[in-house]
Amino acid sequence: MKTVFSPRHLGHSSQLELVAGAIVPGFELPSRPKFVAERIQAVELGPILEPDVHELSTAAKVHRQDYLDFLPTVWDRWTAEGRSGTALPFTWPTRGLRGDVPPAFIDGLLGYYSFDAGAGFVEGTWDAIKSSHDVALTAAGIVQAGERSAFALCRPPGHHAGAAFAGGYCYINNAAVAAQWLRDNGAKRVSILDVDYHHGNGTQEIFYSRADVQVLNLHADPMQEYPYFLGHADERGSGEGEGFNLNYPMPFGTNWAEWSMSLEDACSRLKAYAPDVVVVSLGVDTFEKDPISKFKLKTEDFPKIGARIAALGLPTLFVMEGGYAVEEIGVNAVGVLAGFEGA
Ligand code: 6XA
Ligand code: ZN
Repeated sequence: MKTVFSPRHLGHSSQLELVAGAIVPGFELPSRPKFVAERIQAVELGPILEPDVHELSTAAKVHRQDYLDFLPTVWDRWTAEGRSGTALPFTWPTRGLRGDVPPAFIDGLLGYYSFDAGAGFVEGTWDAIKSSHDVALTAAGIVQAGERSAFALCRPPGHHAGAAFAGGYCYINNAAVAAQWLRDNGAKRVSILDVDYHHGNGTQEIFYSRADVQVLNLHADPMQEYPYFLGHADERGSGEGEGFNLNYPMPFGTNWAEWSMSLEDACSRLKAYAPDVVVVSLGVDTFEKDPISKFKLKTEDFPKIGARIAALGLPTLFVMEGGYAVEEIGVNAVGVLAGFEGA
């Protein structure tokens, strides 16, 4: 399996986040993909390629143009106010406030274009976002060209990013852009299978009223876990998209025996949809030792995820999302890919 990866993510570093009452270094560290890349080399999964540069025209089909125009300007707007550190929002247009008028000042704009304070900007953030987008599209091209699978080692991740908002370490929704590109390049139907611990609220929002992209999400119950305000089982799509969004919320402490039952159901629903290609939002923060998560998957379980996806017998694009126990992220993410290859 070929991996696509860009060193340009490295400029997105030292970004701060608000955790349990303290401003701390973010969990979404630049070392994360390094551990994955090292493991890919150690098990000889396949070559690691640099991405081609892609235009944002496909991204503009799943994101709003004004949001895409805003992202590259954040750091310059922030520093123009004499600021450094991490550009973060702190005011949001919630119920009773106007969410239809983008303010002019940077603090207002950051709130307007986000749903939390979990996607900060430093000087290198836009370049990292763009490289991650390029990684996803380059890997999608490998699958579209006929290979059975490819791995987009994206950083930053994407599944929390919606049509016009960042959040949860995510800015451009890499999996959604890849799915759209696959639709535009021959695939009639695409399934996105999100196995990250957190609900992929951005992916759900983007495709919620569409029947050409099925979205299946396995995740911690939003009654207990971030992102809290989406991901319930009764969210099944709207209009033409009715029935094409499927959520599998699970409680804290979920282990392989329980989690794999959701995977089994999702795979049978996916099979029935008969997509031309599958995009897997691959988060490995379901791991028992993940520092921000509360599921109980073990290292030996990850290859079984890959094997089950391989049994679908469909071209498959893996897109990296979350996973934070930095050493084990390599073993577990590559475990899924090796499990896919082995099956
Ligand atoms: C709240 C936790 C962000 C979760 C990021 C993630 N700051 N998403 O792993 O999949
Ligand atoms: Zn996650």
